[in-house]
Amino acid sequence: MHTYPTPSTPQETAGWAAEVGRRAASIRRASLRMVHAARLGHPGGDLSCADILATLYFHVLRVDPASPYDPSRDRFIMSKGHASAALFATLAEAGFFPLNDLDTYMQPLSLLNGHPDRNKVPGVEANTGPLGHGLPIAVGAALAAKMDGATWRTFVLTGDGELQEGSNWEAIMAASQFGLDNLTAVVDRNRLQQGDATEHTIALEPLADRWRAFGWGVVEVDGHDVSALAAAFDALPAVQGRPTCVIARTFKGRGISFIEDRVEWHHRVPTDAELAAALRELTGDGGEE
Ligand SMILES: Cc1ncc(C[n+]2csc(CCOP(=O)(O)OP(=O)(O)O)c2C)c(N)n1
Ligand SMILES: [Mg+2]
Repeated sequence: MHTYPTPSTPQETAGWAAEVGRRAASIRRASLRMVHAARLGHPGGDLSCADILATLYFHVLRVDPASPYDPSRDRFIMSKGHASAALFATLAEAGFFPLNDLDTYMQPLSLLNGHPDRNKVPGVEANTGPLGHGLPIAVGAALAAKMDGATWRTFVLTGDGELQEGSNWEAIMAASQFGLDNLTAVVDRNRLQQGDATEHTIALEPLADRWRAFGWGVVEVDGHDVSALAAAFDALPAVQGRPTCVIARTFKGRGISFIEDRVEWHHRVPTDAELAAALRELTGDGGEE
């Protein structure tokens, strides 16, 4: 069994935030390239969660790419599976498989499909894509760890529109019933879903109060500030004995001026010129290649 080092806090490690920022920029660049090459994907949701994924994989999670199925690893479940490009880019960046494999995204016979498949891709913990399933799976994983007396932790990233799926609220109730203080749900609160704002579709606010009413500890952070994210993760659980919800305030399409906060980029594919312009914007964002 692998022994994982205790992650250092940002305060302890000089240059930590800049390093994670560089990783996030790489994830953004790779995601855009993948969607452009595949002519399919969800760039808005990829860019929205890049800082969250970079913070998790390069600061928080006790995982070892050389030993992806170690029973003592932390589990991360990407419930918003449509942002598979960002997840695959993160896993490749972390060393779970070669960066060159990203070029095969959504090609025939590729292991990197439109939605993540745990049977094909090392580091993927659950098959997701149909929204509303990652959190229920995460509750089961966290409960299993408790029953085994194991110390590994479970993290799950959901979209905000995704929270309109009722299955989440059953899982949220179950997690507090079972006292799953080893479970952290991160909500990518970018306020947009597929075709409109969440609040114009099925409103989620007051979102933090709703999680609290269901028995969770809640922290709200700037989801593009890796130091703020890390501080929230370093202080888990937010409330002793309870599961934690981190509401990460984000912008869909973050980092690219003509994509950011625009609902049409949920599913749009950049043209050649748009890709070139986007990559230019990311250069100098700590993201030089
Ligand atoms: C059960 C289900 N219904 C519909 C879809 C199609 N779909 C894919 S992404 C998406 C919107 C998700 O919005 P949100 O959760 O806010 O994600 P983000 O903004 O982070 O992309 C929809 C409706 C799906 N994947 N699963
Ligand atoms: Mg959203």
